[in-house]
Amino acid sequence: MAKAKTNTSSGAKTKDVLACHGVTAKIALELMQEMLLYRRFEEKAEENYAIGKIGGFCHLHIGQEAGAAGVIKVLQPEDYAISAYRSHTQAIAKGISPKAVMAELYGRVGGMSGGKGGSMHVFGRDARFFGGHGIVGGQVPLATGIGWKIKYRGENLVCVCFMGDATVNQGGFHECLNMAAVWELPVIYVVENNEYGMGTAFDRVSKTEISTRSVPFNIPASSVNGQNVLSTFEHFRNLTEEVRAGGGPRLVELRTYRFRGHSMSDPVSGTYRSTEEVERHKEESDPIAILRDQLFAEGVLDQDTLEEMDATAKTIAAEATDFADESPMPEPAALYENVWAETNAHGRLFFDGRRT
Ligand SMILES: Cc1ncc(C[n+]2csc(CCOP(=O)(O)OP(=O)(O)O)c2C)c(N)n1
Ligand SMILES: [Mg+2]
Repeated sequence: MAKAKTNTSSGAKTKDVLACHGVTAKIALELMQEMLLYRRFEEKAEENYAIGKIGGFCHLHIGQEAGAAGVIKVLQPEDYAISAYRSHTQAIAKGISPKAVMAELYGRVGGMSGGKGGSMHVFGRDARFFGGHGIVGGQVPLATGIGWKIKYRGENLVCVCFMGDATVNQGGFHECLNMAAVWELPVIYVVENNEYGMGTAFDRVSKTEISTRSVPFNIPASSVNGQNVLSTFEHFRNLTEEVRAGGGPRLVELRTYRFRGHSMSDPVSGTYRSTEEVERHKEESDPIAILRDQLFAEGVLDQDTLEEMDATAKTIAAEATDFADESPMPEPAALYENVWAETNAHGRLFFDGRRT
């Protein structure tokens, strides 16, 4: 996070930014605490990956924290959220404990999927966070099904479906938007547009803006600055009310940027974007620094309090790491739990339904 500056990088040079967004100081400070936690949690995950405690894929949300904080904060506990693989922070925002998320990244028993899901498959039924999905766009039909269930049962709930920008070129995305429109489902499809799908810039794979993608289905679309958590919170609070009131589905482009490589095994900038580009975004559009400047200008936060909040975030991230360190590895027998399998007379397992 960049050091505080006298003027702001957020455009929030005047006071009354909270009033403009209709956000109380209490909510704004909670958003700050939550984003600090997500940043410190992801940095711990990064560190734990680097020293070999976490294996496999690991996609960090550093730089994109306002999307997790600002969107999920407007939801009720019974509402649903579902996402792709860059979802550690969203899972925590929806109510899964940082300890259970970190232990899942480690592949340990204390993880919320018993260590069998890993980084890409964070899932919490009680928290109503339905993944964590590794297949690009895989969560979109599931979200649509959740929306159908809400409508069928007449529940007063919404489902938020996060996805990356690369998802909007998947066929399933378009099929689902059509179904959601026809059935007027309470689903908010949120495209986290961080400008790249792995190493491919969005403008190389699309001639149109993301917000135009729902036009054929007559679904209202909007676009919001996903680095400004107050704008994001305000936008989704209003939108969620409309959808909960029976307004039907919505598409939202959340404009954002990732500050790390696509996954832990990728370089931060690589050949598809320059170091200068990444540094400029870190300097100008860090969601934590933007909120810090806004709250300093409002006089509801000072440097000492910010540091205390940051210390709290670091402690929670460290405790999550301690918990994961101490959590045992799953027993080999756990491989055969919660999977469909048949054992034939010779004791062999077949996963394809064959009996001999
Ligand atoms: C159906 C499918 N095709 C390809 C991949 C390989 N893949 C993994 S991540 C990714 C890019 C996704 O980018 P985006 O949706 O923008 O999400 P981001 O990583 O930027 O958050 C691709 C192509 C995949 N996982 N699933
Ligand atoms: Mg992307």
